[in-house]
Amino acid sequence: MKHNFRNPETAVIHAGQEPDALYGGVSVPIYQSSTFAFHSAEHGAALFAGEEKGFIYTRIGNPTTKALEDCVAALEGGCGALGTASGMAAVTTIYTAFLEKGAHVVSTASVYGPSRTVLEKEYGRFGVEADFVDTSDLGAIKKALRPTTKLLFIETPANPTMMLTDLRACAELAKESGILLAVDNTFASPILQNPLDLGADIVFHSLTKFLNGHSDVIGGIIVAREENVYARLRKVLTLMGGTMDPHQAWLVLRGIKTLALRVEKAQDNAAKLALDLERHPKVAWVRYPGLPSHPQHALSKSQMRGPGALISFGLKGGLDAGRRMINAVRLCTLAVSLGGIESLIQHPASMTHAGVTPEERDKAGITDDLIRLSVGCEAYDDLRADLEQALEKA
Ligand code: LCS
Repeated sequence: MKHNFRNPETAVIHAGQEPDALYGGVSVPIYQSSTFAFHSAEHGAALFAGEEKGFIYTRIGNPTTKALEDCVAALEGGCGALGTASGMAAVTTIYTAFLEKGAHVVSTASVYGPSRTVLEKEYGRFGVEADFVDTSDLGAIKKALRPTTKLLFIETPANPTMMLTDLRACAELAKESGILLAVDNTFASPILQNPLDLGADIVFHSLTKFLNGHSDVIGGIIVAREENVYARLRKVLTLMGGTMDPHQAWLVLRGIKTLALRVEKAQDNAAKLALDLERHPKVAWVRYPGLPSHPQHALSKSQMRGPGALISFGLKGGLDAGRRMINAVRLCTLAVSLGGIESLIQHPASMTHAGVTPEERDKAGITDDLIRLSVGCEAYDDLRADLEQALEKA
């Protein structure tokens, strides 16, 4: 890389994306090849021994995927990144790399449903233990730590409660306790929050969301602060096979170039809509880090560069009114996922977090009336009009 790209608006366009060495193509080519020819037997042996740099086989590495990895590593300020087949492949790569029989994880209670379910139901079968606590309360994290705890796994802002976790405090605690801190940065995107700068060891994203931004790709990426952590993750990912495909990587490279612009516009819309919702007579509550009413508004200002584009809210008429509202939207799309150019609305208790038991959802603050709105880049007036007409029918 020519530059140390710490200005995100520049990094999304240039980091890792040098013109192609062969023909000068300005857009990174799609190296749609599963395998790469060696110049000689000695060259092949040197690549396998790690004595020379180069590509061997796409499960182990690919030039198009590497361009995306270098871009996101620059955005997050890490030593290296690893593209994965999905956000969940990033999650399971982290779990597999650092957990074993008897190991314990402390995680955010309202973490994305499958990040929790896979730990409880699948890793549990192999003797991994986990506690899910309200990580917005540092005391609750401290209380949950055990001598066997290996990993502190945080999602902030959390899906879908929009509660925050103090990353600086967690990094300090993880360091003191000799454990790793991994942060799901999907909701904020690297434009708004850089956990490695605040002391985390690992940051990851579902690329499916803001980084790709166009609701047409599934993907994930992991970034490590230090080489030894990166090397361990890389070993596990390439062995387990959850690698990103080069065509998938190219689509994300295409989307990521406008990440800063999209986040700015979506956040601007979200900040206005959160206020509109808060003032609306049919709305019971709104949780958005940019509102002074958010219990961690001050923390959002100290660890994020902006409050983002996701809003959670509940209606005075509860679940039934919420159902009527999400059935009545016309411009917003009733669909799961988030971080796309288009506004999406969904009901977590019956959709993204349906796999979490009602008792656990209750403890995590995922109330039955909670509606999650992922604000897109449409004109604010059109979004406001759509929400208003849908609220009238609620
Ligand atoms: N982390 C977070 C915070 C997520 O929101 C998701 C997906 C993942 C990880 C997993 O990423 P994937 O494998 O889907 O790329 N969240 C979704 C959601 O809230 N609605 O649909 C998917």
